[in-house]
Amino acid sequence: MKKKCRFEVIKGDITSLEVDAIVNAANNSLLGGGGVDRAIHKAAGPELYEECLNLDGCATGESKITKGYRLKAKYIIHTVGPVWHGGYRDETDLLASCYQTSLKLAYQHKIKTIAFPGISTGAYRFPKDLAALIAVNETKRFVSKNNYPEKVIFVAFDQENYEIYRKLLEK
Ligand code: AR6
Repeated sequence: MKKKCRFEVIKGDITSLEVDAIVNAANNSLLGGGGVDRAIHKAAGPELYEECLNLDGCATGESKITKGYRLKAKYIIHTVGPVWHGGYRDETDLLASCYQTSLKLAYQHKIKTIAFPGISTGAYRFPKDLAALIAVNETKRFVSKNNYPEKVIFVAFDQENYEIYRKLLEK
């Protein structure tokens, strides 16, 4: 498969996508919150919360997988991004780890298509440019070495993020 068609950026709501897995920007409890986390729990239904109760939370930079329930996506990969504190608390490494651990789960579950929101770029205040650069670099590195996932979709919720990803993927 050509490298070029393994990445895409779209603007919209990640919960509506027909992909094998969507990634959730969760918190350490994995029991829901605001932003994309709230939207995913609402769309997937209460069965998701029930499954998350048994996961015993998740460390920052790590990821855990659940079923997608009422979503079109078969799986949800929950990853916990770092809160931005100015860059002095390993935030860039922790965000890179979110992408690495999510992609590893995708590989283990033979997930063909995966969609990522901009992890940490909302309530956790990570600078959008830097977050997108990490997202694109980590996924490109992983995909170049592995057959799964076959396709990575970056989902921008706003025009600013859309333009940032579009420019990075053009390079
Ligand atoms: N589809 C795609 N992207 C979205 C959607 C959506 N439906 N809704 C928001 N975004 P955030 P974080 C974008 O705050 O910064 C939660 O309360 C949004 O524009 O959801 O990682 C958790 O429980 C932004 O670019 O996640 C945690 O407590 C990106 O998704 C905390 O927020 C992430 O914004 C995690 O903060």
